[in-house]
Amino acid sequence: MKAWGIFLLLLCLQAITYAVIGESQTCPAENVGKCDDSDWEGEFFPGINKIKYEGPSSKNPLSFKWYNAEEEILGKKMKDWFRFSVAFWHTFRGTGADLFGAPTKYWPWEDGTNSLKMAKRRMRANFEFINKLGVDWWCFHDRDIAPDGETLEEANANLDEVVALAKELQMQSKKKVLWGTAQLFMHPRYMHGAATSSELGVYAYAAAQVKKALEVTHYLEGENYVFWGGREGYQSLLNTDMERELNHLARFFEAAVAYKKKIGFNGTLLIEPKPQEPTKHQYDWDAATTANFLRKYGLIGEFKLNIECNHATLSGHSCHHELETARINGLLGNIDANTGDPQVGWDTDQFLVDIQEATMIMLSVIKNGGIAPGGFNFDAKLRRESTDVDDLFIAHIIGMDTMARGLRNAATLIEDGTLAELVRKRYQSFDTEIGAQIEAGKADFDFLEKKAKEWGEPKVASAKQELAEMILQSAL
Ligand code: XLS
Ligand code: NI
Ligand code: NI
Repeated sequence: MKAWGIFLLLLCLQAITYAVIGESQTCPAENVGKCDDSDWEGEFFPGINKIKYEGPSSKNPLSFKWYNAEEEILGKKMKDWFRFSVAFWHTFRGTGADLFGAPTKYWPWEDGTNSLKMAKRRMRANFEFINKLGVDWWCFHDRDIAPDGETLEEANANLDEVVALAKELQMQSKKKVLWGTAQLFMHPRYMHGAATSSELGVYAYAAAQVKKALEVTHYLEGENYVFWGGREGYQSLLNTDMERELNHLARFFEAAVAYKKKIGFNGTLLIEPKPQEPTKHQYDWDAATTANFLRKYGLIGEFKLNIECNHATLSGHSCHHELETARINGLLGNIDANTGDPQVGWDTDQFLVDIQEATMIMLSVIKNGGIAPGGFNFDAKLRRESTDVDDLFIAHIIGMDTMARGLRNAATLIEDGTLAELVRKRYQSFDTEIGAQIEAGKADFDFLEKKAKEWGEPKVASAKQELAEMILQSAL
């Protein structure tokens, strides 16, 4: 009887302990690395060695053909032009699921849960991946790297635990965060948006989430922090007070700037324009719209832009156009390096493999003198049908090689000078005394009318577009 009594008592105690701690037994933050996150023995990517540069003639899929990290191009090492980064959400949380189908990817290290234990294991896989790929940076959303909680306190505690491990892994590997961000679009509370929600409680919750995400990005030595307006937009203007929502968004950004300064975070704040998806109209439509928003609200000096190529094409622009718009406004901060499919009208987030597009991108980046402290973040995912672990490496390798070819081609074009000369010649009529007067704002309409009469019908030269295209092609 006595033995049974003790047994029942133990059973009760155990039940209480489980109820209090929750079912996923995890390692307390102070013990990270010493207890239950050591369950995955050995490597995550066995048989894959550090990816090396082998040159264009190599047939080894697990080698770089064009990206040679230490090689100098136009006075800067390739790795410093790019500052490549792996996007945790695609590479480690992408499952291949789509609107019509279940997940297709079952990475061997996944146990099918969203537990803290799994989050830590995944983080270790992330660091092995970036080490082997030879990339120095990674990007994350708060909710990609750690499970959400029943309460904000619980979510923050989960995040702290995973971030402590990430910090330790960063110190061992000398890797850093390119940018962090808060996921303000997945949870149902954000269905009307976050900073532009019609609900005050949601605005406050989003602020609390961004506050924490800024803190952990700072702790992980992040060089930037991104605001992508997940559901900041509208589905119908009939039920929307657009003016009020935009004012709220500006207030939210002001508060983020103030908090960044308060905690001594010196990273760049970036806004990532996108025209649609998930809302039918996103407020940060494109680079020009976002620049205008920043100017209107006096925030222009506090933010730069994160240009995503697939978002550029969704808004009816080329990636090159968006980069140039950002650059000439002094706002080019970072690139989310991906691409869409010309036959598909949504954000397919593919790895960019078009050498011509990469060349145009690099022309902008070189003109900008590089994009540090920003970089090239592979906001790109494997196709649903690519299901082998080595596909993760192959996708990043071709993404990096394509950008490297773009850099090499752009350098060839710049060193050759013919294209720049073609452009210079087009505007040479302005390289005159009167041209200079116009450009200095010293030519009024009376003066110009006098000149027009004096000169008669102007001669208009060819734009030489096909010649420009021929020059570009000669460098590819
Ligand atoms: C979605 C965005 C997103 C941001 C980060 O379309 O590209 O992935 O980069 O929230
Ligand atoms: Ni993006
Ligand atoms: Ni995107």
